[in-house]
Amino acid sequence: MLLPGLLSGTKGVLSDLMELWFTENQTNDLKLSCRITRTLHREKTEFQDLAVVDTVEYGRMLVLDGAIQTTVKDEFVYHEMIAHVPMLAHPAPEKVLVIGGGDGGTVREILKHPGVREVTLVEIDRRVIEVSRDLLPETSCGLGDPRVNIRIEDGIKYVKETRRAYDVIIVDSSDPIGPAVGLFSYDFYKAVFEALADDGMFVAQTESPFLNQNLIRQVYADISKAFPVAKLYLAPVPTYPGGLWSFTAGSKVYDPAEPRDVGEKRPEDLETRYYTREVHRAAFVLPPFVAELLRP
Ligand code: SPD
Repeated sequence: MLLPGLLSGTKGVLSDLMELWFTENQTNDLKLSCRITRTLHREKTEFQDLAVVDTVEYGRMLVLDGAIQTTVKDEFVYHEMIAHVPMLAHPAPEKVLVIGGGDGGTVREILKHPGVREVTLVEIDRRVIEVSRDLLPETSCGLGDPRVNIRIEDGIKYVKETRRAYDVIIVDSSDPIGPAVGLFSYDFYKAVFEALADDGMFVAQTESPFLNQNLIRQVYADISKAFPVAKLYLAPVPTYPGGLWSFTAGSKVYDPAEPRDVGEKRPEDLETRYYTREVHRAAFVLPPFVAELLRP
């Protein structure tokens, strides 16, 4: 099946075999192409274009509005780093809120912490959850856990209305286009501050330091205005634009850069493939071209 604008067939150069490629237009002037073996799913949901394809290099891939969200081969870096950094910088996270993240990868990592009593996942698009449960079982495997409470609604509205004091809030959003735009605003960060407990901590994915510099500047300034502590950290995600990804943490009390033993659980006890205590600390060491973006 050829999907105009998302997937296209091109003739092999050395043979007359037809090859199928998925191309993400990362900017107007930059594309990432992956050869795929098949399209498992594609639909227009109420909110976005949703596709799942099997790629040769990165395994199964979830795509929303043409942008790669997660692949089986590199998702562990992103999900471990967005989840374990706040979960281990906070001394005793029990109540956790995830905004977005319908593929379940962030929830899967949060559930590795035995002290967690409840995880609320607020995803605007029910179909992201349903299709991920169906086609991305390694990523979505925690969504049926009894500690997980799934709500299909607008994350911005939920955060503004909730009276629940969360220990950790994680914003695992798509890019700031369409339904996710409001998740990158000062008003939203203020609402996140109010939804957190007195010593709560928050982390959001904040895009590429190579390709989204103005956004990072603005987000960091807004989070610094909303929280007493704001810090940015980095991790490599090869399928995201620029390959190097940023996360920004806002905290009421604790230093997000400092991993700690949580009860009897030490960072070393977690089963991870990217995150370690040393990687946690190192992720906050910023090269000058990134540190420069954070200067007022
Ligand atoms: N450019 C795509 C950035 C997507 C970040 N969020 C992905 C969600 C994975 N759980």
